Amino acid sequence: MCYKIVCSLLLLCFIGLACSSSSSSSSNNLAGYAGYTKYTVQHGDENIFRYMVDLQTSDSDVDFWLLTRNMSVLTVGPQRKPQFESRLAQLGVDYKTQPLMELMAALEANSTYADGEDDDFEECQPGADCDAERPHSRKRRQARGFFSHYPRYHEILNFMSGLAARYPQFCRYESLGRSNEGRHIAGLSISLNSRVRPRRVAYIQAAAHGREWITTQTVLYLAYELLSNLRAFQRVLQDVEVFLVPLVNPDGYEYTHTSDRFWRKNRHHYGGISCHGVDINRNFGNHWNYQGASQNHCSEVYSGTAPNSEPETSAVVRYLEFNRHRVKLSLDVHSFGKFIFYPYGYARNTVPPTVSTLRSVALRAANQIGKYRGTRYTIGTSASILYEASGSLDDFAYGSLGIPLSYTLELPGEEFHVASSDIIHVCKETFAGFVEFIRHVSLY
Ligand code: 0X9
Ligand code: ZN
Repeated sequence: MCYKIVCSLLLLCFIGLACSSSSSSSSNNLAGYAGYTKYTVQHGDENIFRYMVDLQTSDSDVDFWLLTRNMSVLTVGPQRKPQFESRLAQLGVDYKTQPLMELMAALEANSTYADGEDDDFEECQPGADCDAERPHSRKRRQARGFFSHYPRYHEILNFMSGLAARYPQFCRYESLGRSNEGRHIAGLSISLNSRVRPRRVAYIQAAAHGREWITTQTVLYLAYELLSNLRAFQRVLQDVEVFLVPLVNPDGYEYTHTSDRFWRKNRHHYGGISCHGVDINRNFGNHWNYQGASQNHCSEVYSGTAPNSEPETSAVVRYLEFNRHRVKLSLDVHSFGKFIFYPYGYARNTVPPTVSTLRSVALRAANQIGKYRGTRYTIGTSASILYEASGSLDDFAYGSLGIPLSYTLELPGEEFHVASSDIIHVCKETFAGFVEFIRHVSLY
């Protein structure tokens, strides 16, 4: 009997249902996914690709995790399964399936966890000599703990305010506004030389999509590494302010921890409508709702009632518009696929005038990322590599605000859930790419 209970607890731990160390969550964020299947579909044919694109925007029962011109990764619930499989058979495509719960269990079974005591990054009280109190090795150990699990919203805010308190001369913590559910959209400004004006800004944001947990960690790691080694980055930061927003969609992110691991949108509730949420990366005011977006509330790519209708979008837009002459780099970090996208994503065959610069800076960043463990990124426009999608931050920053270096990064992973033991490696390799992007800011 006792053996049975221990076994069930272990299984729950593996699939992230009951272990606080995997997601710091005591609730069940996979409860609704019993019987779901993950499909990996190969499709070289343009017509089948178009069919998949249409499905992505129009069918809310099919959740696309990745959609490229020759492959789709998606999940389907048990009710829809027979109909979907017969459609795939009619189309004559090759596909592989895996039960979703089996996949989640396998992922976490391979992970190691931080021991709880290091999980919280302690705040340094203003006025205290924090470096003297906390030797280097202890700081490192705490950081290792932080980057070996997926923190919750309150932990993220503590981590950010902790950095600002520890490095008051170089780091400022602020809120850009509040989300639909009232959470802060928190930012960190990092600069070496706050007296140099006007300072160019490198703007980097993450987790516009709630389920893309790894993205927040890479941006927090960037903040941590820059601040812990300020002397080494003196040249890069000489006349550049780095502005980081690691959690653009805090409501969606929290919802993925408490209720639904694969939630993508924000948590906007419309009275009388059963489907919630707007895709923040379809809500920006550049070719809003033109292609690859939907006006169906139940769609994963619902673009909202108007451009910037969402508080999360407008907080970002307010910041970027106010600083538009200083911001030279906009990086929107997503997951997954190992892509660096430059504009335009709203339509195919739309080439921006500075495409060669955009490409060459991306190539350099990809090259730096590859040095850590050989990860290879593909570079191009998302409309040519993936699908057309309008109303995204990359197009808005470049096309509407004239920010010269504007990109979307899709981090590595075979799915949204990067195993806990791999978080630190993704953080370290991506860090090298971030620094390379930031290096180019002082040229503008
Ligand atoms: O579809 C998106 O919003 C991004 N991919 S994700 O899987 N993370 O959802 C890609 C956006 C690329 N940018 C544009 N299409 N403008
Ligand atoms: Zn995304």
